[in-house]
Amino acid sequence: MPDGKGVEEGRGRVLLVSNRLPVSIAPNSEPIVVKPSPGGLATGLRSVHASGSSLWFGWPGVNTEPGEERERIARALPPSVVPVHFSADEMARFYDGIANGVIWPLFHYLLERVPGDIRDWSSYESANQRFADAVAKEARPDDLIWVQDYHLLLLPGLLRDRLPRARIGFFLHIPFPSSEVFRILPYREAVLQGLLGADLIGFHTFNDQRHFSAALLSVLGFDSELDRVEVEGRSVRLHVFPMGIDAASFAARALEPDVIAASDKLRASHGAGKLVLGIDRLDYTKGLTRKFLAIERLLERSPKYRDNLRLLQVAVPSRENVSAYRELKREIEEIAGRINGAYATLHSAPIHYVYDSVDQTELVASYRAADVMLVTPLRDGMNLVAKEYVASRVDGDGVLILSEFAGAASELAEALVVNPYDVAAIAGSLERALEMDEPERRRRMRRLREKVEARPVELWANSFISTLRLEPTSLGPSDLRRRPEQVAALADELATQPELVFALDYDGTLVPIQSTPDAAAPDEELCALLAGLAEAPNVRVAVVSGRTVESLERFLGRLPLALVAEHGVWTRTWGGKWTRNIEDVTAHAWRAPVLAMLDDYCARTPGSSVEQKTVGLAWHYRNAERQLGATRARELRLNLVQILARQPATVLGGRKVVEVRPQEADKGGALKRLLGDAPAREVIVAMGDDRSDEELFRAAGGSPYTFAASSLPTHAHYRIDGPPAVRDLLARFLAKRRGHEPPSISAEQREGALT
Ligand code: GDG
Repeated sequence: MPDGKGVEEGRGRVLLVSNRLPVSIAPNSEPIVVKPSPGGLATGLRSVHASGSSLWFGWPGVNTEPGEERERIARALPPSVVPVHFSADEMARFYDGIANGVIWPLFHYLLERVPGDIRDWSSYESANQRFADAVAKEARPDDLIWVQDYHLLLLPGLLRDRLPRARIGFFLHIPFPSSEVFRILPYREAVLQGLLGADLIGFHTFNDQRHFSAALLSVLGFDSELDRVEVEGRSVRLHVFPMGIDAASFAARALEPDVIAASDKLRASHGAGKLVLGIDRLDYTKGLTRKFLAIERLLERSPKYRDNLRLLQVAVPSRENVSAYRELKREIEEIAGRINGAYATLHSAPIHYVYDSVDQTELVASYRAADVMLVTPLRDGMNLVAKEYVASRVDGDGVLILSEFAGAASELAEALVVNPYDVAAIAGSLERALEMDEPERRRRMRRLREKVEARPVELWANSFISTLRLEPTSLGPSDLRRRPEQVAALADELATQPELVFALDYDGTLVPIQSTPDAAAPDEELCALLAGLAEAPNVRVAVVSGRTVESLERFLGRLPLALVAEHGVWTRTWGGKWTRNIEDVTAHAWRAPVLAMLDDYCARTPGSSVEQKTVGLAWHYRNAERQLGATRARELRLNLVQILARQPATVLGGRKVVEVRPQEADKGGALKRLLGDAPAREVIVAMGDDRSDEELFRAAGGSPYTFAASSLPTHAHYRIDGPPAVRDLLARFLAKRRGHEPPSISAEQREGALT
């Protein structure tokens, strides 16, 4: 378990990448003035950066054109930061236009804020590319790369292309929306593919992680396990790391005399009534409008608060270049004005609205002074303000009202948790907070403080880094995909082997997967290829399949091949007859209950079907709705494992199929049976695309010629593109073997290698 202490040294550097550097250049300063950047992210990562073995990449806070100014800025910055420069126009398109204009509202479920016509996606791509250039230039093999947030969703993928062996982490500070919302984004595939370049993707809450997995399934068709997804033979880990704050320093600050004095002054200036506090960036996600309406509602229905309650709302200026933010400012100032107009008295106004940032002393003093903290974002990744309020309440008093749609709500259950869209409910919670007796306030606050203290921000950062560091790098098979030259070279090498046996899976390896098993009949080209191979001297070919005898006979029966059906229940040797290797179906007591269960799943999952083999049974869900199919398949596998606990049958999850087969049936055993005592010099070439083909690879007895035509994790030595590449390899081998000039690599194939 990570201990929350500093990042271990001597193990490579941590390259932090965020849109903004932790320091900014003050605009128009001469000589250049460098000051700390505001915000939770910079604070959170400061401990990692301060460990001394880190480089931080980001925008330096001012826009510049290429040239001398950029060099001057680079010289003025500390050596541990690397500026990534943008011009004003690039920043307007990438940062204001796409990151904050499109991704920000969409990921916060505020669809009406997404522009009607999304332009400038290419600016987002090129900004991410610029970050990739900067990082790739500096990265060393043992560095860890940690990318932050929604501005850089494409960066992990871009880095993976350039640095295939790098350890790359990504953390999303904002919510990941429900997949139904996410898929509105026109560039949804690119975003997911970009993120999947990482080895570890971190979220604030389990809901975010769950939504991400659902998006992978609905957009890309990738089914993830609870905490990981296999992509191109790599394992991408998904994990929840709720971000904390530096609670100890807020507590210490709250006890300092200047803060206590400022807090007393603040209280005095707001009179004897109750002080309610809001501190938010001025952002439409923060729910300011409804917060104000809730104050109005409370004053309307409980006149006793009219002269006795003050909301101090600090709205910190933010993204003033984005028009939606300017409109919001107008809107909320209007509402505050209206409410104050209706309820202000000679002595007080219910809403004290401040459009400005406050310094750290004023911030902690306000937290200390407030009877109630009102945190009501419509959606928020975490919300650190809520945690800071709790950490600053060294007196153990105060009530936190917290939106159920802030990530923090999943940790801080002792707050008064409220639906921020429900104005009446906010007003009700506010009244409850104002009336709450002291013992209850203290009980709740004690528990909240324990929680916030237990998860300091260093723990967040160090847990992420330790998890990323522990993740084994999957070296995996050599990748032949989009490398036709290498496929050709391997085919030529194979042609020099004196004797060979090809053990080939059928569906997904020789022919593309089709929506129904019957649609995957072999075409003429394949039949000619298999016949040619089978007739070549000192070459034997076996097709090793999970299909039924009947369908293999129909598709391939006339060719001089060995055939394995139903994963080895049946075999046909070269030129021989079919032999049944496993006893009669009636001996299999498990079959009837399994069939009943599969039929039941079939009835409940439109588009799915049951295939009955002589012994085995399969439930196919290729044509079912993706999410439903994947969920039911997972559930079915669990149920089957239970009913088959003491039965001689195994459950096999394949590509859109769940299969039950007798324990004795496996493709590897079937191959061994076919080969009998094959001469040791006969080299096995095994090719397959699914989990059951791993048995073939194992049975290949250490042969270096094992090929996986899929992106699943595999023990094969090579990963190859699907059926077309498999066929190319076989055709080239055959041509070479026959002594013909092998077909040259076509321009299209070569282009494929480049795209
Ligand atoms: C994003 C996600 C997630 C604010 N005004 C002043 C000031 N602040 C400080 C607060 C706090 C930070 O800025 C704001 O953090 P939040 O978490 O509340 O919100 P976002 O800026 O939207 O942050 C959010 C966060 O990333 C981290 O992952 O929690 O959900 O949206 O630390 O204290 N500090 C000072 N003066 C101000 O006027 N000194």
